[in-house]
Amino acid sequence: MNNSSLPMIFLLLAIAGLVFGIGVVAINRRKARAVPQIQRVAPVTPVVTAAAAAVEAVLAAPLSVRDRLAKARSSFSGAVGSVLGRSEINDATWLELEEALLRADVGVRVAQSLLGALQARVKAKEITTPTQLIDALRSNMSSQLVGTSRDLNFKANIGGPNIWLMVGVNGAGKTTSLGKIAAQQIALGRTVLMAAGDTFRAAAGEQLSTWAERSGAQIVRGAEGGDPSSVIFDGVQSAHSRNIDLVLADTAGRLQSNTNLMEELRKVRRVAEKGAGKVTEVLLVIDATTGQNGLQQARQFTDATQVTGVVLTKLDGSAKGGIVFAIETELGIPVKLVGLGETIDDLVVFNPTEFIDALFE
Ligand SMILES: Nc1nc2c(ncn2[C@@H]2O[C@H](COP(=O)(O)OP(=O)(O)O)[C@@H](O)[C@H]2O)c(=O)[nH]1
Ligand SMILES: [Mg+2]
Repeated sequence: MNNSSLPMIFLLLAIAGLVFGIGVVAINRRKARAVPQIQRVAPVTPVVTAAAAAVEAVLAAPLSVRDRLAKARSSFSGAVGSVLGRSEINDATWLELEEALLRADVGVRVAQSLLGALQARVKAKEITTPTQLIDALRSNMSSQLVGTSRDLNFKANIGGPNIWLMVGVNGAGKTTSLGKIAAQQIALGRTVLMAAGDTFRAAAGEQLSTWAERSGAQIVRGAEGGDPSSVIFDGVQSAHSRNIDLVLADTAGRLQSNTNLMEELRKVRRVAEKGAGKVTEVLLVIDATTGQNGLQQARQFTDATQVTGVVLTKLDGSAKGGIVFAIETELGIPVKLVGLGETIDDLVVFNPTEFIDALFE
């Protein structure tokens, strides 16, 4: 070691000392910062209480749409899983997809048009893997449903109440859906009067009264066996004189093969508009578990009453929600609301994206 290297050693020692000093300060700072964090955690929630609260929260949370569509989902997503499980697209792939679509009740025509389009793209080598195939099916199904307006028609300043007619076969869910719609419209700030146009069964008026009480709507009832048209007419007059915004008119539904029912509904519609109100919505209520029969019903009711929207009920218990595609593509009527259970909150605006996601996942 010579004299000239001494200053260099001092310099290195000084730098090392400086680095060490900075390190110590930084560590101390970090410790100092950590302390308040630890203090903030207290008081500690007992583990048992926290777990019980979590269970309670899960029980209290309403079932998601996805959960309620469990039946439709398990049926469809099983086939999707099986198609994805293969390394290639082959005859079994097409069979399985066709079966799944028909089981979901999209109808033969819709199934053929969906699969025909995909087969052409596979042939053209645009689609080569099962994953691409399923993605394409999903997006084609989506594009058939998205973009349709599902708003309920309400017109302001028409010189009288808006009238919404509920039509459909017996047991489809007309009265229940009417009650749920009343609650929703009242929550939107509208005043609602129910007209008990199902005069065939005494119990029908009772059932509607219960829904009126539950939702806070007014109600007009007629005598049992009375003329449904005049009950609805009276309801409209009464709503008009009380400045009520919306009349929800219930009707009776016998078998669709009963031609008298269609004639009667034609009359109901005509008479309902004889006073100050306007029919701005005719909602055909279809039970999702009845499948393709629903399509036949829709045709007849549309002929008689100019249906403006479909309420698809009992989708919670059905594996056949695919009827949505047949109704919208073949008849051009939008599915506006879907029923997912029996209570007042179980009627929701139909959301195609959510529906298709539930089918595929
Ligand atoms: N699970 C389920 N049941 C429903 C739904 N909508 C209606 N219901 C039930 O279907 C039955 C018939 O309904 P109702 O409104 O009386 O049918 P209506 O004859 O068309 O008026 C009742 O027991 C309802 O509670 C729904 O979306 N899901
Ligand atoms: Mg009823």
